[in-house]
Amino acid sequence: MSIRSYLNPVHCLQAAAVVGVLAAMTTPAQADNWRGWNVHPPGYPNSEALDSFVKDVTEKTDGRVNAKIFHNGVLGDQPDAIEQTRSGALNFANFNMGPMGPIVPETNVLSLPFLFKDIDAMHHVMDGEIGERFAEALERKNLVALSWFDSGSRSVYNTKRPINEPEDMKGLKVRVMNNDLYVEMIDALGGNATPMAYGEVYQSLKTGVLDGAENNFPSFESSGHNEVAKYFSETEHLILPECVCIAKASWEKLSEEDQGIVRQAALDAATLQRKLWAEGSKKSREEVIAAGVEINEVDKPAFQTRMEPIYAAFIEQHPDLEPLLNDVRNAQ
Ligand code: GTR
Repeated sequence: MSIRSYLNPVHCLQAAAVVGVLAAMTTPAQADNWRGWNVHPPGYPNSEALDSFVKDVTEKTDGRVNAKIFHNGVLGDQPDAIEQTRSGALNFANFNMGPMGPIVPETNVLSLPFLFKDIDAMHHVMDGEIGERFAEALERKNLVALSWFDSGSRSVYNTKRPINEPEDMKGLKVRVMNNDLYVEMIDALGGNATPMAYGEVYQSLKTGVLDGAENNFPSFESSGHNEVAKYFSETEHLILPECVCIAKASWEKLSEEDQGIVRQAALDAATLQRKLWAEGSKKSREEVIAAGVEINEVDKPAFQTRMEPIYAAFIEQHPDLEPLLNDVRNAQ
């Protein structure tokens, strides 16, 4: 073709058509655009693992699933995001099992204080047959749990004073996640529990609406709570798993091949998250201490004894969940 023919409008249209066909061959006709929810800021262990999940899913499905993750809770707080993922308005998320209790009662078992003896025991239980049973319970509520992230152990911190004994909690206004079990837990210690969205805690600690909260080291640091609450008491009362959960409607739209790819990406993300978590929580602990936080050792057996009645009350309210609770305990 001569140079003149490139300037011929007919040839230009033909060339444009060829470009269009090529583009259609490389971009899947019906890419599923997935939006994912995450409460944590970029750089947090979970966020990095979710970035890697999104990249894997998009690349390995050749763009048939085009996934995007929204960090920092910009798509809402966790209870809202759970509802949106159940309805399919959001396609995937990283959820803590704590605020899942009001929707999926079986997961309340995981919120019983001092349930897991350590983090390895939690991994062992959640990665095995019992973890499958929790996943089935979530699926009955339209959430497909593909893998389990770590969130370390949660401890109490406050702005007022060192806490070593349960008595030291008396009268403290302590924020808890959205779950009645946590209200019972703090009340059993003599504190005043206040359920509140995660994003509101910093301001409430600063203004004195709250005296304290409870969380793991990475969240204590990344949320800035450590700037205001200077006493961190290592109660380690909760070891909660978190899921990579897909909206059931989005999951069912996938071909079997793409389900395999997404599942593997979630498992790989969990492996990465657990590694980053182990490093990150050690680092956060050191950093908050360097920034002036006082770590208080606690009389753990005394805290356990105070919280023990929560088990009896739980079994009385949910006798159907006793076998699951016993299985979790015996598997450790
Ligand atoms: C974090 C957890 C979040 C959220 C938060 C909270 O440790 O990773 O999913 O549950 O705690 O206290 O609300």
